Amino acid sequence: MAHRWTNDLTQADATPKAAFLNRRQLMAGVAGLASAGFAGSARAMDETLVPNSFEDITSYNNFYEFGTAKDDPKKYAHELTTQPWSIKIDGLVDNPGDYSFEEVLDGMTIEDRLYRFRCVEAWAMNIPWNGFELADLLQKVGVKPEAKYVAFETLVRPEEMRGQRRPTLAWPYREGLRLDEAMHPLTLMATGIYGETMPNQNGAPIRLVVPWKYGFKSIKSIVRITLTDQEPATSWNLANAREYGFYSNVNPNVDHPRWSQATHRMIGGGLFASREPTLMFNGYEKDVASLYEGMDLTKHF
Ligand SMILES: Nc1nc2c(c(=O)[nH]1)N[C@H]1C(S)=C(S)[C@@H](COP(=O)(O)O)O[C@H]1N2
Ligand SMILES: [Mo]
Repeated sequence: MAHRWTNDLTQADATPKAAFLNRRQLMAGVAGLASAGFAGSARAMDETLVPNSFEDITSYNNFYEFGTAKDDPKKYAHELTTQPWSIKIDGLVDNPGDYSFEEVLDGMTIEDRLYRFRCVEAWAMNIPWNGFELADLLQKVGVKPEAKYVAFETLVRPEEMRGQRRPTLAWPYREGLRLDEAMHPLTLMATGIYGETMPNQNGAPIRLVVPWKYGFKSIKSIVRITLTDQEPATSWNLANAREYGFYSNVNPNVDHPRWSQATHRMIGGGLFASREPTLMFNGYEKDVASLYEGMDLTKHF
């Protein structure tokens, strides 16, 4: 849509401009984002979502490398050095190697994506991420036809990650996706929040975001990506296979063995913090349900 910022608007120009202003008014309701130049793609931008505050998103975290309390990541994640950073990309790829963070970003399009985020512990936030589609990176390095899964690892550096001085989980933190999940356009490699460089407690400098899966699939501070033909081992499944499956799609109909997944608590709002119904695939059902056609989601949870 072309805009002419002159007084000679013809009738033909008037409609698009009105539509643009309506969009601006909508965006203005999304606090702070209009001024941050938050555009979002039509596919990913859900204008009914209101993002949580930067404060909520950066002070209530799960990042066990820094401790298990929700405020440990904010207290201790500044101890991690994130420059320089590199990611080893190996396995069934045409161009394996150690890619610097800058080389990873080369050719990628950074977009704004406001996504729902639902932790398996039954709390949720709405987070305005910045990042690129994982599919674009996989295409850049070239995926061999035999590849069926993507495995991810977080760095191990107990000197800077005090939670790793204890065996809370079997370090490194590991996660994985099926290749079609990894290639889905909603799957993001996030490099920022609210247009700012990724805060350390949220997984600097780069982390995965898979909005239709429980939050633990969205692995932080990634240093290795491996293309493989075997379903990769994942940290929470290794820790407790009865409670945490490989798929871990958000599903209000399959309860955690120790609590209901039918509703969640929205972070923020203070006294008005509310419980909300949890949606199938966290609200992304029309985008991703076809990935799981014919699968029993109570068995493959
Ligand atoms: N490396 C690593 N990644 C991780 C975790 C972790 O402990 N270590 N926690 C997971 C869990 S349980 C959640 S809910 C999200 C939290 O992301 P946030 O703190 O940015 O909201 O990160 C996920 N990624
Ligand atoms: Mo989580």
